[in-house]
Amino acid sequence: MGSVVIDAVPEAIACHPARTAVVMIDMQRDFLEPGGFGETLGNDVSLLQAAVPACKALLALARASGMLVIHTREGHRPDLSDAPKAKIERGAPSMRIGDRGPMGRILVRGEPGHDIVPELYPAAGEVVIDKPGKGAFHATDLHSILINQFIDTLIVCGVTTEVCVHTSVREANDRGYRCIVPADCCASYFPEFHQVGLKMIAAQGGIFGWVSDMARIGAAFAAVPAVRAAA
Ligand code: C5J
Repeated sequence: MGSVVIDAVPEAIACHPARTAVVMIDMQRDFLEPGGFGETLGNDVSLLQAAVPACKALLALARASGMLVIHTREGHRPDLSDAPKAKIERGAPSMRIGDRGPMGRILVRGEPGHDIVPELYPAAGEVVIDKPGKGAFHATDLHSILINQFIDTLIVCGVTTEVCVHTSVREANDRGYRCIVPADCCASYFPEFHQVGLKMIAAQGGIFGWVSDMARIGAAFAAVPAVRAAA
């Protein structure tokens, strides 16, 4: 299978599907559905639904073309031993991390709210990274997994654009990965932060990475015969 050239900002980027991973950040019920962590912070969680259809299309493309798919989940051990006090105490949420809500304990591993939304549920064998922080590399084995699979390019998407997606892109960039961020596969509780977050990634010649969208990624893969045949 040959290279795929994806139209993006600040410029087109060529990547090889065998060395490219989709990293889907925190598409969890706790962020996307009422009664979870996002809503306890006072956010309108319905805004995040905007990213679901494009994420679904990206997952289908990745699975059909054999790209490595990685899902992340933000959350903590049931005893909260990995949750910094400063994180638990932050702000004035209606419920704190570890409190019991309608989807179980807020942001705690194994609870219904911590799980990934059904539309984007991991397929058998896909990697799921449980991360205690905002960045996907902090206190996880993500870097080892990517190195062992010879991955050099990441398509990073999910929620929220300016928090966990941005932090993960910055971490990945510093570790030498080329990051492509499809704008419509990301969402934020703050549409203006979404826009500015994307601009920050592509500014200064792509200081953190490249910004594209699902239509342009789909078109790039459709132009490669071997990928088209597998789809
Ligand atoms: C937040 C995330 N926003 N996944 N987490 O706290 O972006």
